[in-house]
Amino acid sequence: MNTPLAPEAVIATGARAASVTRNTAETKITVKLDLDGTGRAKLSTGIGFFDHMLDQIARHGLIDLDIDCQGDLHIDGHHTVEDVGITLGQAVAKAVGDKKGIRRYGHAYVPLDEALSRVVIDFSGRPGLVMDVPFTSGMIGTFDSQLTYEFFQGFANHAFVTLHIDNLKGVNAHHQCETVFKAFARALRAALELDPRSAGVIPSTKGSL
Ligand SMILES: [Mn+2]
Repeated sequence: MNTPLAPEAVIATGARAASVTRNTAETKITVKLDLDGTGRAKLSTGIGFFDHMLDQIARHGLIDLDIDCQGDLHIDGHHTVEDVGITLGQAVAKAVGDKKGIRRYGHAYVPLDEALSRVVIDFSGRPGLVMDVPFTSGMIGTFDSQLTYEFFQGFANHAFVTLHIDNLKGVNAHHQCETVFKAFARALRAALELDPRSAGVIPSTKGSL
């Protein structure tokens, strides 16, 4: 059951919603999300292109997402991007709970003009990232493309998911990165979807994930 959200703010209110605040000497972050949302987002990380990528997760994952990060951008974007990945992972893990009734696996291929990426996710309980994305440019706006790996590493470690990310084609780095985030969003949505045929069941022969 989704509660309508106030237009000026995305507030996590649903059954599969969570809020996590993580403060260190490097970053101060609050993530609020609702996995059963409509894709509304309120994003403020101080890195424009990174906000654009997080918006893809909300929009294509149908997740309501409110992320505020005050990071040490006077150094560079590393701590900001990595720590948002960590905090988002923590919030997803909290919202998904015991994983009863979820589909568990999700995958997606997403193109954008010449670029094509594939993301496969498993809510396995075992953190792991295998990523092959040959970025054609170091910087995308003020976003260092190398930080894409740090974001997904932080996410995988704290959401306890196995994540395989491959960019299969691509010339433009903005397109490469955007297809990765869109495919991640679609894979995430598929894995987190409740399967009416296995309502209340934890999708593992072990009985836990
Ligand atoms: Mn774009």
